Amino acid sequence: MNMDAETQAEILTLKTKHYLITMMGLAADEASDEEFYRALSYALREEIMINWLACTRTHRENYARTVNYLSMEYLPGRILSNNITNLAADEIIRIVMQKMNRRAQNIINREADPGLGNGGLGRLASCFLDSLATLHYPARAYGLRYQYGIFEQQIRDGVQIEAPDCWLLSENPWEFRRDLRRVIVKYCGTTEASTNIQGDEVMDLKNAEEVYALPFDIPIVGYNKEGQFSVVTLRLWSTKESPRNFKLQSYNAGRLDQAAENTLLTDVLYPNDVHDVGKRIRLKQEFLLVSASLQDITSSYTKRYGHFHSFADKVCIQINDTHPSLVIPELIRMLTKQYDIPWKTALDMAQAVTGYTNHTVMREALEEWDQDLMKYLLPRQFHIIERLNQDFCNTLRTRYPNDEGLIRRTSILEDGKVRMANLAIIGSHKVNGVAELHTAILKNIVFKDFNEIYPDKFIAITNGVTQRRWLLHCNPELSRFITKRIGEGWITDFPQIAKLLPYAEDPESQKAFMDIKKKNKMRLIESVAQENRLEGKDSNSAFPLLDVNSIFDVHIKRMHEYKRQLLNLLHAIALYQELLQNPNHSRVKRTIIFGGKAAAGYEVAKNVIRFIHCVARKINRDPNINGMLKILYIENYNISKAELIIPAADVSQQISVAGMEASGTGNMKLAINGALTVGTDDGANIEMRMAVGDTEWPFLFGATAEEVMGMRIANSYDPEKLIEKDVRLKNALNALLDRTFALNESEHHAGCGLYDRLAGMHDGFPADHYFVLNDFASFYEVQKKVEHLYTEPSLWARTALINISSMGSFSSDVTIENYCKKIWDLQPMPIDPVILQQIRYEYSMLDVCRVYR
Ligand code: 26Q
Repeated sequence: MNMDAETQAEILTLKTKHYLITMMGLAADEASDEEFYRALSYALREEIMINWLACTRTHRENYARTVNYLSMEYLPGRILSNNITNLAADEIIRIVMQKMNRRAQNIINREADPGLGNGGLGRLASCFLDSLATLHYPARAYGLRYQYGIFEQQIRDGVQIEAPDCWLLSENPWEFRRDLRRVIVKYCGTTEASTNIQGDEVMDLKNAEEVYALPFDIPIVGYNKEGQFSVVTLRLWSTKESPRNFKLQSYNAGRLDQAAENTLLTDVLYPNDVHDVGKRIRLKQEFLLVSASLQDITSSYTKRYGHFHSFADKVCIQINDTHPSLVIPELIRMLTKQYDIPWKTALDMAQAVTGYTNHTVMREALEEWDQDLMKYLLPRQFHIIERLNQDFCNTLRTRYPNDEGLIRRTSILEDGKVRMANLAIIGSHKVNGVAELHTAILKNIVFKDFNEIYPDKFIAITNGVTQRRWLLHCNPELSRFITKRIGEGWITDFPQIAKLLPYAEDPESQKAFMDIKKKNKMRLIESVAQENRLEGKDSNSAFPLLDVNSIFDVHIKRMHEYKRQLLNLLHAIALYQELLQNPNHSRVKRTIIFGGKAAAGYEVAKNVIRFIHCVARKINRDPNINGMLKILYIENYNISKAELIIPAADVSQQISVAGMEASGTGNMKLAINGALTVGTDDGANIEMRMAVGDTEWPFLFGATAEEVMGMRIANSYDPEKLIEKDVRLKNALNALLDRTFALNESEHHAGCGLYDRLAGMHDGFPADHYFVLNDFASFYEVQKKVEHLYTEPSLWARTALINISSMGSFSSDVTIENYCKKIWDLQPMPIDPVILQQIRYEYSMLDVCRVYR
């Protein structure tokens, strides 16, 4: 039955009213925007439920090989708006809003943006789920339902303040509590050895702490093509809702803090995007995810098959970084203890099902846990790790006699620590880096020994982003521009974006592109202004009047020294000084936009934020520079903010010190929205440059990873010398020290701290660990080139269009196809039409539920 949009909108309107009345006791005109948001979500949800059910049933009845994605973090962004996009229901919703006299934006913005992740790694997981659903792969995802997501960043006088993010205050229409699927997770206790029927030693656990993990399911909706769409389940575990978690003994002994601990396990996300050392609760969280998910995976497997012969044929588990790497010992433990599988078979099975994705080359960010802590919290798993390590070391001793150094370097247990990366590498069949350069560094440096031991284990799978959220949804104008020229194939087959290439030379398209950019810049300006109005800030002092004709130069990502926001700031200072000194300059108007959170305890990163505000305060108000330069810091950068900022960007700052950014994914989002990259040769920037071609990638700068490595090895880096020979740099640096920007002692202190990081000596080691000063001159030059090109709008548009059309391989769809081929050996399985028919019939004989086209 094919209904027109009008009819479908009428049905959706009726359903929305129905929910308002039956669930909230409200007539349509009484509902607040938030209540309306909820009712509309419930109404739209009905549609999704049918396909969700049909999808799970199709996979179950066909014994589909399934991937289980385990991640401590997800950043899905707002769900309603994305579901509207993926259902291709925009037009219907537009009519509904009109009929019910509401503004779509107001409704959509009522939804909290779930901040269940720190940054890149969490957002990547969510892009993957969008692609898995869209491409109809049998997949499930597991994570934690943190009561408080990543903190809300507030900025007071330039100082970052972390406020709790209470995203679950009102009922969430996108989650389903599944009481019947709750499981028990066990910690602590004492072990007693016994044997399984194979004669392998297994452990019983006495006096353990028991915690209930209760799952909440969120449907992840794939893109709807001609009425066909799949739905992937994201299952998030919570310990919050379960009274039994309250430890009775501790309660009776008056130890209320201890008694509550297990109820609080899923309360907070650890807000650090590098390893947060030694936090007991974090280890408990990681095991909660692992144990609960494995119980879920094995119980649904055994229910279906009744034996374990084909476990490795039917199940894959992908771990997002080492955070869930306890799956390896825990799976081995379950197989030997609960299912009586011999040790060696269990080990082979665990290895065959597990794949490990690494996201960092920074040694200090590789996860390590204290052996005593793990032994105390997870005695049985620790025991398995010991045995696994013993086996591994024995094999090495046979293969490489007399190489004790090798064993020390690769052993899981060393120096009182459990090295989670070593565990993950040994326990999985494939380890992948997230870009080519990153993988090369893993193979040749960080995990060199392992690469020699397991030459086929390490592979590169370059990250990607979903063009549905990051173009179709967040940039409707540009999406229409593209679809008008090349059709809508790009939405589910991004390599088709290459068809846009000829339009790069077309003056009319160039102009249309610049017009769209301008509109998106106005949209951003308006939203910043509105936010300031809402917060009662004086619009003149709190935010600079932004000029839509200036270059929007965007640097959005977590605040981290290696990402070098400080390099960008030094350049801004240099530019300011130049504007002051030379009134006849030929520079082009620029708005530098920063956004990003600093980990709460990362003082340097917080000082960078603070000093950006000091510099912004002065520059934005200085009448002497005629508004040539503005700096805007966007507070509380998150997915929703990204959706506004990215379409408005002219320039994308991707300026990490080469060799340190594993991949970057913001670089891809900005590029597909027509921003040009100012970038070092780092992470996926390199592959993007190669896809675009060197001549159309004009803003490359900085030392290469090899050069950086060379300087590190030869210990030849001398920041002092650089400062001596570059006045521009010297003057910019001095402005951190003197009182040009700092207005009080604590600001001055922050500036001095930053100066010291860059130019001071530290215990005989040179300063500037991230080579900011080294790349300053080339950054300055490349920024001049930016301005030069910007003065030629048609050339600028041409380059941007060439960039967009070259991004075909940076879709997470392509990335997921690679995982399916190279790691998971997974085949797509769209919903069986017969099953869909049955469920629709059950839902309603009239099939009135179809609201999409
Ligand atoms: C670990 C232990 C304890 C507490 C926290 C953590 C922790 C949490 C998050 C460690 C690391 C992270 C996040 C890392 C991350 O986001 N890495 C980024 O991953 C992106 C996706 O692959 C890459 O594009 C980025 O280059 C990389 O920095």
